[in-house]
Amino acid sequence: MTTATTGALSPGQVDDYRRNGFLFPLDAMTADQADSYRAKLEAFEAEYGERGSAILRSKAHLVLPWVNELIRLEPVLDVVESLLGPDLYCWGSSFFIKNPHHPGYVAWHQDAPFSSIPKGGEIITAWIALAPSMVENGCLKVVAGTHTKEAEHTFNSDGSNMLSQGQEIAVEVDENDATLIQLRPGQFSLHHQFIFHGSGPSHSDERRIGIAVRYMKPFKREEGTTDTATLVRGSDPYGTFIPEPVPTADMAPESVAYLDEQLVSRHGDRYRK
Ligand SMILES: O=C(O)CCC(=O)C(=O)O
Repeated sequence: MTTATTGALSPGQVDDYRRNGFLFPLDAMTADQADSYRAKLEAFEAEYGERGSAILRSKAHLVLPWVNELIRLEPVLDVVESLLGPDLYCWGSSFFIKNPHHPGYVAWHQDAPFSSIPKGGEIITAWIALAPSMVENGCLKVVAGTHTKEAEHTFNSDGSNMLSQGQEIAVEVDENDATLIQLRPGQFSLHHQFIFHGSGPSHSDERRIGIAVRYMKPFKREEGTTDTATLVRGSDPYGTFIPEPVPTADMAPESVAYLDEQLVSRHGDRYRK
């Protein structure tokens, strides 16, 4: 199995990202590698059911060594380094999974206002596909150029919005302005923390599986605040985050206890729902 090699972004790609607020398709790994990660994910789901689904939604890289590999894929880090520089943290990871014909959708939203990103930090998300992500099964969609300012949000509790807080941008978004981020297994996209993005329900027999990995560079954080993150490349001159342990076995009790503590302190009990 060979590893996909994207390397650094070209100056033109960097300009595209800065202008549009997203970039795709890029190669994270081969289709065979994506299939083998998908098999691990589906074995984990079969073993842990609902509890497993809750874990996959937030920082599963702290309890599953194979997810810890997914946040460190060299081709992804090379690309993110082109935008954020040589020192990189993974601050979060979330699987976004849609089963065939599932009515769940992700309402138009921006990430930054809701993700408890520490003040002074900036996040770039790499959304890595482990299964085909196409318009039929509700691929990610974005509106180019909307990443330059924060928008008002409202909350909708219709039960089908897959976002944990039911958030939704308060202004009407014209679907004709959307770019559909269609990806094959092993490909990934990047998006900016303020880009308008969302995804529709599935009308397909094909499962949609992606992991959103949130990258940040070190920065001088506000006095008196703390948070944890995993340094995945380089070093941190500021001591921005408390370093997170790397799991050595799937669901080792000490790793599960650590994850639980982190998520309760960041989100309260909400993350378990
Ligand atoms: O996967 C999706 O449909 C939405 C992903 C998302 O909202 C995100 O990565 O921030």
